[in-house]
Amino acid sequence: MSKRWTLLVLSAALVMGLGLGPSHILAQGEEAEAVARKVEITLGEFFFQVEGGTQNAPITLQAGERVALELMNTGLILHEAFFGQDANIAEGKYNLNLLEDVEVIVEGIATGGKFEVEAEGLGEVELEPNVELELLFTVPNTPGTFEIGCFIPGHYQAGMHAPLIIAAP
Ligand SMILES: [Cu+2]
Repeated sequence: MSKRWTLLVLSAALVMGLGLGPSHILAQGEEAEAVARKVEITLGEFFFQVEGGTQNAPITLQAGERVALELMNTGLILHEAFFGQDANIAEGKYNLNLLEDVEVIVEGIATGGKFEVEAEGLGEVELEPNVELELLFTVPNTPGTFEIGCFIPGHYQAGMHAPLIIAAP
């Protein structure tokens, strides 16, 4: 990651005013200091892999922590990332979407410049080969075992899913 990228992310966090839940009300000064923990996740055929880990090994986040998930498709084909519980292969999604009510900032580099999307709730992201996206959000305060998975036909069945553990604060 370049320093420039880091700066863009930090300024995005400031502009957003932080989508923290009622139990995380912070003073203005504290908001400005909230820094996201970076978690790099590689996508490929057919896996999710945290930097330094093995393919489809569990990914652990802390409830309530601010994270920047950096998703990078190093594979040769299109992949998706969904976050949730209870895979529904027929509908190509999780029945429970972890990020349903979470404010997420999506950042990436597109031809000609950077793009940024700020949304209430996130269903999925799709990544063409060599595309890198960053999802910036506060992990919901719902400790438990979830999953990150790809529902492009055949991919989930080929093993493209990994446990996503939300640890209690
Ligand atoms: Cu896939």
